[in-house]
Amino acid sequence: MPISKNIHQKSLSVLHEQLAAKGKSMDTLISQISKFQIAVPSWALGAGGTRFGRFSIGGEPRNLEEKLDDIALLSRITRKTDAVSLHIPWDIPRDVDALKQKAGDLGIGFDAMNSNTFQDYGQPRTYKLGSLSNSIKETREQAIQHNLQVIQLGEKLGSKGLTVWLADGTNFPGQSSFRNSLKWTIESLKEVYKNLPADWKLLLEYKPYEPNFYHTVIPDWGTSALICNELGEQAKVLVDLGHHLPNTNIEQIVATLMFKNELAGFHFNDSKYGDDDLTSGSIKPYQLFLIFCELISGAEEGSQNWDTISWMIDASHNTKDPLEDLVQALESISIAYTKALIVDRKKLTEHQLNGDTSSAQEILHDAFMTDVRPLVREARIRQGGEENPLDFLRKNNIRKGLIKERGKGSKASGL
Ligand code: LRH
Ligand code: MN
Repeated sequence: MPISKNIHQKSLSVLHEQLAAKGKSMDTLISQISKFQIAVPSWALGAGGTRFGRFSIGGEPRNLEEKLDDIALLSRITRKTDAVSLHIPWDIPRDVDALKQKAGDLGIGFDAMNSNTFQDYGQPRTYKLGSLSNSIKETREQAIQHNLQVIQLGEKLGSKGLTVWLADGTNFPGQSSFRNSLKWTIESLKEVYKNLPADWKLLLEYKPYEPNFYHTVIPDWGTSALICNELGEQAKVLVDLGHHLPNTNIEQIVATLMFKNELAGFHFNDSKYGDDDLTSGSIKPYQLFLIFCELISGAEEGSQNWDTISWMIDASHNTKDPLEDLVQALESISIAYTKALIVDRKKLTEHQLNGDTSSAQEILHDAFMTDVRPLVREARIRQGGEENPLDFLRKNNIRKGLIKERGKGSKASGL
């Protein structure tokens, strides 16, 4: 909700005193918040859908150039995103150099590239029964070649990462051999890995089910880590928050992956049941906070360098305006990060070592219950962003303008 400059200053000075009492410097926090940038997925700028339907939002970007325009708007008003993550073939540039020029002019970089071997888009061999794990060698070869093409395009655009998510799996017991599928997947990924530029990383995403509902070749972090170890140093595990069975302790997975320097990065979203791709922090904000607590302590303790981790949103908007949803997601991720930054980790460790559970809990609870929104707002204002980006979108009738420019029925490529 929009607040006056006066209330903002008052709440900021109260928070300043609270933080100073804990030995936390507001200026240090503001520079950490400002530096923390999250990539926006190219496939989340239009209305998403489910098998039960899709409700167009109007004014959706009709091509990659318009997607960059939307991300540049998000960047200007939130100061929280400076990169796009492309999905191929949904986002094949008409003119690579022109697109790179436009992105450069807009200050938008290219984060990890996403390959797609979970749909048929006119390629000779179908991926219906799998891609890199398919029992047909020629189909595996086709999927390998697709990933190499995605790498080549990413190199031209300045990306430094390839995200591989495989829908490969089965719907019924007996449909395929678990071991053969895993063996072929590893063999295929080794061919892809051989062609990875030395300064790139391969982000291997896992998911327990959907679109296959009996088994998925890479269902969990353990299988992804096992494969990454087979591939090499540049291959690491991508954690999509929606890709876990109910009640999975994701913050422990993050701690474990950082412990082995195996964490590639994140696809931020939230979920109540399955891979719901809802707005980050909208369902389980405490979990998101705990994940950032593990990330910060893991980096501070030297398990894994903070700068090696990729930060991306992966969401799908069935009922909300995509721009509003992304503004809220960027805000809630920044708030979770900031709450984790103000945790008194020294005291927490003391209580843990003394077996003082209640006091340890109080340390986390105190940070989580601290309203850090003035700090996130101040960081945004100091970077020239809008005081209230959501209010800006409404007050300036941004969606109405986009509908006028692009049409009520314009549909963005993607899910
Ligand atoms: C799979 C996934 C993957 C993307 C797709 C759009 O559920 O999370 O990251 O390729 O969504
Ligand atoms: Mn994802």
